[in-house]
Amino acid sequence: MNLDPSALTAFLSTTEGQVVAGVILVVLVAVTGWVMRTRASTPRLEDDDAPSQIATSSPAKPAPRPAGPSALERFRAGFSRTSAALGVGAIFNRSAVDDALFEALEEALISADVGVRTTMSLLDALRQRARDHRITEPDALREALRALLKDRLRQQDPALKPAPAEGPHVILVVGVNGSGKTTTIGKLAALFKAQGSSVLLGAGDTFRAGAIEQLRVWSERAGADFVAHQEGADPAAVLFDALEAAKARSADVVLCDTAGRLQSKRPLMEELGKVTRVIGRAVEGAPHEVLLVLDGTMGQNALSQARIFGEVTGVTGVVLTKLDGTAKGGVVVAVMEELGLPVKFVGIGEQLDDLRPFDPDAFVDTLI
Ligand SMILES: Nc1nc2c(ncn2[C@@H]2O[C@H](COP(=O)(O)OP(=O)(O)O)[C@@H](O)[C@H]2O)c(=O)[nH]1
Ligand SMILES: [Mg+2]
Repeated sequence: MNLDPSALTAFLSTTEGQVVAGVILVVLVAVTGWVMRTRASTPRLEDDDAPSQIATSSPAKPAPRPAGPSALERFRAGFSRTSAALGVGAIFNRSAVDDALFEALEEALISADVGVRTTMSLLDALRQRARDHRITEPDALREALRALLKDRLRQQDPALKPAPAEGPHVILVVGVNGSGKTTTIGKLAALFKAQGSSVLLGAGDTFRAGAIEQLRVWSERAGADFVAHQEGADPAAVLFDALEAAKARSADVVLCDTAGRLQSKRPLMEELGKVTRVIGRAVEGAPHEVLLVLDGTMGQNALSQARIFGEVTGVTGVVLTKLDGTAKGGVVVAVMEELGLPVKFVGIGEQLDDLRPFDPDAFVDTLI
């Protein structure tokens, strides 16, 4: 069809023409508005290597909201500080694979908190590989170290235990004061919510009113249900009630907060032992997961804490927090090697989206 501009002008000057033009304009504005709104609410993945899904064997759920770019930058920044401390780049810039290089590597690994024992066993294995494969180039040695670390870290499964077929998936969170338990629970709640699960938080740290209030605030941020008693209440009783509420409301996931004061070590451990038993009475097989939260800046102290908690609560995995603020990320390797525990998540900041499922390959690539 040929459109004659003068005919169009004549048409638009009639009343009928103006009505048609008006309708077209209104439709255009409405469609444009709808497209803009849809684009704004559609999550965009900023970088496809940003792990954003909680790995469990639960049935297909809606894709979670991915992290914003700033979160990914913080993640990179956190780990790059670790690799800066390792000084790995400089070490492999040397001209030859010799004793001096291995010594520099040993020093770098120990100062990044990989731990003496783990460092020694890693370097023994690396020397062996260097001999077996006649490695003479530092670059090739770097690749060998990467492969070796990846192999070792892959021994531990970083996925959460599968959710039970029926009833709530109960996750108990333990660790010393200040390690980041409550914050991690808030972040985990947000991750589960983003996957379409309903989440309930149980305020099992009844030691201070502030601790209960802090968890309540996180429950609001994450859009999770919240069950608490008064300050000083029996933690086992609170968590029992939380599980009863979760069953009544058909909640998918229950995250149980606990106290962490270590000053009086024995009573805390007794309390946690009781909490674990009572949780098992409320929901069969619970707790399905016991996450030990360790402060990444604590270095080797984190290992001794892990041993104490592991004895009482049957820890199934570790969350390593504050990796954004430390040059000691090597403790990830020590935890997995020396405790035989998988690191399941890493905390990289204080915001709701500053938690990442641990990805061993990405970690090693960033580290070395
Ligand atoms: N930088 C940083 N701070 C964190 C992280 N996780 C927790 N924190 C902070 O550590 C402090 C203690 O956290 P909290 O959750 O109260 O520890 P809890 O006593 O184990 O429950 C708070 O100031 C948190 O904001 C993290 O991954 N990075
Ligand atoms: Mg707390």
